[in-house]
Amino acid sequence: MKPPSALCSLNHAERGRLRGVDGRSRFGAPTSTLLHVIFTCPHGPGSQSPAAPLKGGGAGTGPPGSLRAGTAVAPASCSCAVVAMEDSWSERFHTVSPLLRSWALSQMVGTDVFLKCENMQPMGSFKIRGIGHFCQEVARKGCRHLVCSSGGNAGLAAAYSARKLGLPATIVLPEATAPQVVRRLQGEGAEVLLAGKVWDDANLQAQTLAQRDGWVYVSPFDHPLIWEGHSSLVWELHAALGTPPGAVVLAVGGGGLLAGVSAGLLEVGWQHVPIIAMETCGAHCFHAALEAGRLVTLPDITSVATSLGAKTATAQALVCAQQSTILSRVVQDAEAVSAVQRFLDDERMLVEPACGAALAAIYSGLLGQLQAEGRLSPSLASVVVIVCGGNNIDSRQLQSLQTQLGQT
Ligand code: PLV
Repeated sequence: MKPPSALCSLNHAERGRLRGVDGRSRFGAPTSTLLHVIFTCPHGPGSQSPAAPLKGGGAGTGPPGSLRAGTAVAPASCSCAVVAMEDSWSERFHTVSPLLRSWALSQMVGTDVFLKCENMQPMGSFKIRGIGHFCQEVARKGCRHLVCSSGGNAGLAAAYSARKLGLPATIVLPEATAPQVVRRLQGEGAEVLLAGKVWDDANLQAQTLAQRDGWVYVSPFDHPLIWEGHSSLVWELHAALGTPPGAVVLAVGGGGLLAGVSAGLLEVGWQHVPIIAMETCGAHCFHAALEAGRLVTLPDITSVATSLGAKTATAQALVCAQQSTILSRVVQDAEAVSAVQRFLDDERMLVEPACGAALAAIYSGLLGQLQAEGRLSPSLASVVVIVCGGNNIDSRQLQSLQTQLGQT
């Protein structure tokens, strides 16, 4: 191999792949920092480095952000070049999560159902994608203290990111937050404050604290960098599946995951793929907004799916409704919790009720209903369920939820 040379072997398309619309990578790093090494390739035009194969769901076929971490690709236009990519924050905080075919759910739906296992992310939910990205960006810009309001999972992602970045973090949560979540946050070195009944109360407190000098407010769902980080999930689906699924099922709280997935679908050219947006009754601010045609603030959060418990969705969620096909459905808490139990039995994974809301699209037969109503194709290529994960659950909590909901 020759020593590093210039970047001139990249053609326009490859440069575009590495660059966002503003000339920076989609994850914010200037393009130049993405490329450290170009060296001669022994494998011919368009070949892939044996050290970093691109096919089969590897990060390399994804967006610029996922090309980091040493992925190598030979530009098709260049007769013998391998480009190894690294960047100043190649230590992306999230992982490429597994995409597993569920036999049980596929049987139920009558087509392949794939689970995008975000429960296997560091800190147990998809939140690390967007929050990790956001925190890295603000750290780069001189943030000295992160303060995040959360129903649990965003806070855990922020605390984890803060520790990795060497920044102090304060996480503000509702008073009823589960003790295991508080302990885990403290284990990450974060200061934990409990304030108010629901997330909106805790959020007010976090926003007040964020006025301190050098402190930066981390929203759990409402920032373009968060949506950008979440969109990496769709690029991974694109790399792994190759062909578009018939539908993507996800849970909606404040709408950050929805915004990221909708943006990602647009980016990969899958904007026609319907998103089935699931909420629980009592935490259904997005469904209410769609019905009203404007943002709606719920009077209270009454669902047990507390991490879906934002009283008002992000305005971006309504923008998504314009750019994507969104089928919004609301399930009862009992259906979400029953889905948690059935998923545990089927897949041996314990997820929280917020995630149960998404799983209920299948366990409660909603997918079939949407097909019968003609809103979804009767012959779906495949279905992807985003197993968003969550920490607000353990075996005892599941039992007590079932008792509370009359399921035992
Ligand atoms: N939970 C946020 C907001 O809570 C949090 O701080 O934990 N599934 C899981 C497991 C989640 O934790 C969340 C958000 C969602 C789904 C919904 O994501 P969103 O808010 O981006 O729509 C109040």
